[in-house]
Amino acid sequence: MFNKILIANRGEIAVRVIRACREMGIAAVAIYSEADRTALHVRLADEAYLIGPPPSAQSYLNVDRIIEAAKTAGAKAIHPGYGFLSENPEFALRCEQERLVFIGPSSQAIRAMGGKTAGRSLAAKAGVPVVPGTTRELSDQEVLQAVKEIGLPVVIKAIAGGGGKGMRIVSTEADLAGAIRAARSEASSSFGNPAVYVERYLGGARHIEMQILADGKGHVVYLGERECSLQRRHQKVVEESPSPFVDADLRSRMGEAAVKLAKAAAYTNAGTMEFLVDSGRNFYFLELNARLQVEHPVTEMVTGLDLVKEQIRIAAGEPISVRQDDIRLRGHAIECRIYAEDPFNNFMPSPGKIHTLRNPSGPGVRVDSGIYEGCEVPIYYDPIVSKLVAWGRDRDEAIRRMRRALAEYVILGVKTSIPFHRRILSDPQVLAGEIHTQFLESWLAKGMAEAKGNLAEIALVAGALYLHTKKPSGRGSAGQGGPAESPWKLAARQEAVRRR
Ligand code: MV4
Repeated sequence: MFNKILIANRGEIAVRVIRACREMGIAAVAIYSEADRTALHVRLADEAYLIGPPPSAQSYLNVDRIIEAAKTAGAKAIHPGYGFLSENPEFALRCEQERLVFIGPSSQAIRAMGGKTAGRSLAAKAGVPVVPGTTRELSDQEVLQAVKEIGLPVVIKAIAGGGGKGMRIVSTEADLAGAIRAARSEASSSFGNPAVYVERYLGGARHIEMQILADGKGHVVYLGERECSLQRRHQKVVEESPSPFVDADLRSRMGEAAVKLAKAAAYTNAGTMEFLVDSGRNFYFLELNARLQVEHPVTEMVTGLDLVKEQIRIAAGEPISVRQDDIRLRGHAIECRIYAEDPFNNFMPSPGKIHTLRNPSGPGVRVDSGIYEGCEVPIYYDPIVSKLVAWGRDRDEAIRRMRRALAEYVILGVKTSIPFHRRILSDPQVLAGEIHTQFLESWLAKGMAEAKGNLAEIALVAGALYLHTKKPSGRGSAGQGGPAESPWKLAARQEAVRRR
């Protein structure tokens, strides 16, 4: 086993990996940019190396400096976290050449599954269903021809794409030429490759992904699915496991398909197969995410496994700690991504100093956080500050715990998505699990318009009115006792605490 690992990332995920290292008795080496001198991951690591100025291109993407830090520290392996260099085959290759273990798949496996059409072809060959469409790069003329065969609506996708970049949905023939141009140009600027292909567009489907682990000894297991349909602009907002839509039969069919694909791709380490699932419970492979994902904790909560420890074990040549038959899904877990952004102002990033922080805790609550009271949230990076995860024996208990934890959570100094989550988890359709990939955007279009007023002031007045009209309960002051009968009362109580 490694005695020292460098973590080529920042924020909550760097903290998450440090925790796994600690529990395994492995020294954790942090890297940091000039904007992250006082960041939590730096404080928690055993050693830390400054690798460059704030912009990612000069720090967390600076391969030479990262390799140099690993060598100086004497680290034997590098964990890339998610984002940054995590799915970059050149970085994985460079690690291999420098005799550093990249904690993830081989550079070849990342490359083989990185191209969307290559992934589709491999899936089709392995007998995994894919959305009808083409499996190679197309000229503009060929796109028109393919659309005639597939029928509208279609989606034009960048071959080098992923996560919705370079993707255009086309519903009418008149929009086709413009959509091809737009997809190519976005693909060029994002990936340096204008190649596109076409799929039939499946509207109103669910986005459900399957977690797998594969070791170097030929064992591949699936760890159940995550329901990720609640997204905004291809950013996931709330994730849960299991999906309220997936029954045991669909789970084993999707799980076995994911395992088949991993084997066909000679994939190792942790990976996620993204699927679209339609209302008839048909599933279609979309893409493989060759990394640890943001939402991995919900899988950890229901399987009892530690995915980061498994990743490290696999990278060190050890087998996965469990066999498929040992894996039982217990209860239900939900995750809310907490961003430093203003949900009432078009999700504008909200960097700054966190002057007050009170984390929720208690039964079934987990907070994976990259912040502490007094820290700075820099403007340079993804604005995720923490992930709030709630576990319950069933979905209802998980949701009740999440709502309770969201009500406890206080982050002041920057705007956060916490109030947004409180609203999402009050929506009857969300509570019923009736969600799909377009749900959140339409919910926002109709719902947030009404919420334009100053919420805190409205809540304060409503809370005061409520208390004024309420019969004396004999319980003393407003701040004590009793369940929160109404969100207004809760908001008023929180406001009262804030203005202390
Ligand atoms: C699709 C799709 C419907 N039909 N492909 C988005 C990110 C990338 N992983 C694949 N994505 C999708 N591919 C076909 N053929 C729906 C999505 C999709 C989506 C689309 C629009 C708005 C939100 C979405 C959320 C998840 C997935």
